[in-house]
Amino acid sequence: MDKPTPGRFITLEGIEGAGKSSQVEPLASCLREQGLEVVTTREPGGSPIAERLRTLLLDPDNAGMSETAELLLMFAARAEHLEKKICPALAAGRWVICDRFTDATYAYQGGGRGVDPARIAVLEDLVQGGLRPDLTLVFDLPPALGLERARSRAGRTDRFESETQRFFEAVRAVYLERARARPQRYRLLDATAPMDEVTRRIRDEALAFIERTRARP
Ligand code: Z5A
Repeated sequence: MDKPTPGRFITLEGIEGAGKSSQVEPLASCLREQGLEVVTTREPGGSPIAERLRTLLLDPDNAGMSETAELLLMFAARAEHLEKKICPALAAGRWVICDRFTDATYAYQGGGRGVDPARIAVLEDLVQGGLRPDLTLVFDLPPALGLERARSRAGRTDRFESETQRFFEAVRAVYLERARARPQRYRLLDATAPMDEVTRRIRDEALAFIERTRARP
């Protein structure tokens, strides 16, 4: 019989409209089919106070928010989320799938807004201690396509969606740089592919990751 598998932390990242949220449930189903207990969540948000901070962060009426306030609110939400949801789930042996995490801070606040990554790293250490995702799937596509997908949805445009294509090019560049620098943790996915092809690729990555986890718990 297979060894019992400990809890693992999987994050999905990419620019706006890359297709991450659409893949959360297919990935969760794949893990559950393997007998794993799964918790799905998102950032900013994922716990009651963090969801309230999310509302503040995405509200287009807060267009003038200072970059430092934005950065600190992202990490304030993350601190709540970690304490109330992510850490208890991992400690109980569950697998956590999170739609965005700290790579988004490096990409959006670092790449997009120009915050020094060394300042982000200080907050990362403060809020997360040594906790980092075990696997990060980066959905890559040209910003023009992501924005077209995102804007074709109904609903009010949030504070980030109204950023320029140049902003999203900078965000994408940071994701690519991080994924290429640490190939053992990151998997780069072609998010321009049809949805069911992306689902298949993620399934392959997830099964390979489970195998690696069972070989080296
Ligand atoms: N943010 C930050 O700045 N710093 C941080 O630390 C964190 C976050 C954690 C959260 O907004 C914002 O917070 C985010 C970054 C910032 N803003 N931006 N940009 P959100 O959660 O509302 O936004 P999002 O994470 O970008 O979600 P999204 O716009 O919904 O994108 P997505 O999840 O990647 O895409 P989707 O919802 O799965 O798909 C979008 C549409 O495309 C939808 O109609 C799908 O049916 C369609 N789709 C999906 N995949 C495909 C494929 N393969 N082919 C064709 N069509 C597809």
